[in-house]
Amino acid sequence: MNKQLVAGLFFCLLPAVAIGAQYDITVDKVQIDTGDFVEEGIGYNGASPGPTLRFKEGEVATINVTNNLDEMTSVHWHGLILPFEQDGVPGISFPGIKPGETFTYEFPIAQAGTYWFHSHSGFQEPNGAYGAIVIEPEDREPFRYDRDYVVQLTDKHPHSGDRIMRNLKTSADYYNRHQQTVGDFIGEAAEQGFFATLKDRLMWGGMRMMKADVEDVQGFTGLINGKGPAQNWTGLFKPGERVRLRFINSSAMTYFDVRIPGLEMTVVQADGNNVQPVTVDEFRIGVAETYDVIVRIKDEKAYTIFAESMGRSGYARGTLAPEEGMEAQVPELREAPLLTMADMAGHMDHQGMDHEAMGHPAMNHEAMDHAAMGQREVADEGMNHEMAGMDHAGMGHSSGNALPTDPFYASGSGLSPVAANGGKFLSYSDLKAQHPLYEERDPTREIELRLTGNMERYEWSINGIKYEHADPIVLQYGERVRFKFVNETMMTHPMHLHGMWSILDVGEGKWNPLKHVISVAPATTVYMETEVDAPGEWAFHCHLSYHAAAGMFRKIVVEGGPEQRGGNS
Ligand SMILES: [Cu+2]
Repeated sequence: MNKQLVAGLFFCLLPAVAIGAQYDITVDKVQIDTGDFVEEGIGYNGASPGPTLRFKEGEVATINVTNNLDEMTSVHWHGLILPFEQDGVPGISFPGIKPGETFTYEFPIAQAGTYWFHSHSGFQEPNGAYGAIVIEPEDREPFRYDRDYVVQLTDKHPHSGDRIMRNLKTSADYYNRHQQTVGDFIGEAAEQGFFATLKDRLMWGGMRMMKADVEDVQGFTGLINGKGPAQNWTGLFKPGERVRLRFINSSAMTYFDVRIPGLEMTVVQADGNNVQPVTVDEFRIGVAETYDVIVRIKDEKAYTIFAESMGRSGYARGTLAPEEGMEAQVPELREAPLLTMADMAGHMDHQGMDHEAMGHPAMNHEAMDHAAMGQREVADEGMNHEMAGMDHAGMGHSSGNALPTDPFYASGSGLSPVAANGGKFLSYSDLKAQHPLYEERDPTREIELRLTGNMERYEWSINGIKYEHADPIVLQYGERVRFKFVNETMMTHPMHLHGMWSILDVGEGKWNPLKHVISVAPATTVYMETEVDAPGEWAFHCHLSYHAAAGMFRKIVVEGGPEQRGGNS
């Protein structure tokens, strides 16, 4: 695009310093055509997604961002390690970019890999304000490939972000089409008996949650690089080639399960960092995560890239083909998963502690045990039993075929991923760093962060407190903090720390992978550690757009360090 090498003649004299890359980016209103609908959205340089920005590790990036909107904007460089004033979060890193203004970002490119950028203002990101970043390493890649493509997944919705948020606030299940119906009840009652079914329903109703609460926002069209399933984005290859696919999930709200029927995928990078290669048939990509995979394609035929949403309410589809216009069969969506008691366990465990935070102290007793149940015995044998079983043995009653267990899901979770072909599904526990970036050392302290919410009111919070009422989390430069995420909700939250790496604890010590998003499944506890090596003020939040906006967000202040410019104490 507008990339100009400004190395000039200094490059020959000072090879270590002077190379740089410059981009000019405009923020514009654009028309987004998904093939299902056309909607006005926001894009960069006249398109959504915007351009792919390409850099080389070690150079200095200069990016001029001109705001052509009639509202404030911002650009956040997701996953990039940079000075905090360049991070692009209004109210934390800088004031934002006014209409008509050009803001120049300038920062050294200190890493390689696949990343992305997006607006951090209002709902501009769900409205289309995103693009990809590809950074070539200084040294050679540790794996071979013949060509590479960005595969940017998004979930374009016919409603604007503001409208979606209003609707969710009015009725949290506004966009949930998978709610069970009276028909389902009758069918289930016939199979499982009337009382068992009734008990089940009353319990979920009492919890103000539904088994189908896997996705907050349905009704979107899944896109790959801006193209809907019918428009079929296509990446070309020659038989025998190794193709690197840089998957980026830029969705507002959607987790995708990704597979390419007929091809194995070797995962070589997660969130921009190289991992020890692991070959899988399918992987789940959380909102804001990236995975780079390499596929080796021998046959001269087309293959479908199929990314179905975790809740099976939509999909993105593209094609790898030797020639433009070829297509392969497009799989059907699998049956929608239902949450189980195991996914509710975190919520139940902590209720005693959470009365105020949750906002409805009466919920557990009145609603469940007595009033709603009507019949005492039902409450007694039903609730209490199942709750007890759930907390300890962890739903060990694998009815029928035992599902493969993934330690990053509650045992017995309805969300436990299973590969469509019965093969290998990537787990976080498969991710091991290729080269540890930090020496292993004991954390200086642990910070517990409970992921909390009230699904009925569409309130989302951390430790029961919404962003607007929360104090910042203060870290000291030079410490190594262990974060303990306890998900007390029934939704999966992709937690994103800006400015510093999230070292996901998969039990591999110094080989634990470095990430920028840690997905925490319902009723699970996940640990990550952070070397606090970046002074300044940073954002830390759930990357589901409407959860972050509703309050699942924190400011992090790093005190001390080399470039701390006084004032924050
Ligand atoms: Cu969330």
